[in-house]
Amino acid sequence: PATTSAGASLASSSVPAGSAAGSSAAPRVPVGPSDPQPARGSVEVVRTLEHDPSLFTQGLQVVGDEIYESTGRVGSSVVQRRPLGGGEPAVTVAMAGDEFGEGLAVTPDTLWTLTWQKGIAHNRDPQTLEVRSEVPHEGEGWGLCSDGTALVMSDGSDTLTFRDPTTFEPTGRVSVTSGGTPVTRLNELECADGSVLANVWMTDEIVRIDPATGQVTAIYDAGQLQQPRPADPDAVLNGIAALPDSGNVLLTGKLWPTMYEVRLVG
Ligand code: DDQ
Ligand code: CA
Repeated sequence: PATTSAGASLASSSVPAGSAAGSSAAPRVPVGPSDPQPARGSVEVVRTLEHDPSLFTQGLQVVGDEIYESTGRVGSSVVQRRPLGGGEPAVTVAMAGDEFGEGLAVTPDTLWTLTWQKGIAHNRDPQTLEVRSEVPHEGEGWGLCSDGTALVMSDGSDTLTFRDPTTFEPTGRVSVTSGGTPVTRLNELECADGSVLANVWMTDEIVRIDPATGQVTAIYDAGQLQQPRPADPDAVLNGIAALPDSGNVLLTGKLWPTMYEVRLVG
């Protein structure tokens, strides 16, 4: 039978039927035969928090006692800063009417936010979230994180690009592989403890990447979160934010009513 949703068609084109061990029909991250093989992990929910279900989550980062979130879709893309403990956003800024927002990264001086296909990143004031300048770049914008030295950016391919956190100029790149096979559709990113954690678009899996080699060292199945999923086929798992101290991460998805504090196990 013909499939109509993006999820179903992607699943049927890239995943052997019946291969999913975890949840439903979501496509899986490919794993090739080479060493090193990624470890298999899971997520253990520590607590649940509310998430505004109108937010089409693209970027998520915790700074101190606040959450920064950027969202997508033309006409509803916003950048927001709100208390980690819950309650009303301190600041919400709408993106321009023709912009489809993507990931974000906060550095001490700058909040960087991406657009999907416009070829520009925005340098914003981390307090007011207002745009200070627009910086052009090659290719698409998907995910972004800051490891303290460099920005790390995904663009929908298997490449991560390292960028200068002040100028946004590329300084290097690495190709991401899992058992030797390229992993494309790297989406929201989080720089955590020397690794890069990434959502892989349309999957329920989060990969841990060694940024020095591009190798996927672990794959975490988050398929149990937010079940049943919102009806919108674009309402996929997306959004990773490291929490201070515990090593736990916050996970959410596009249009999800819940954020989860989880421990990555394995
Ligand atoms: N991305 O965030 C994975 C980069 C893109 C998500 C796009 C989901 C909906 C596509 C609708 C197309 C409208 C131009
Ligand atoms: Ca993030």
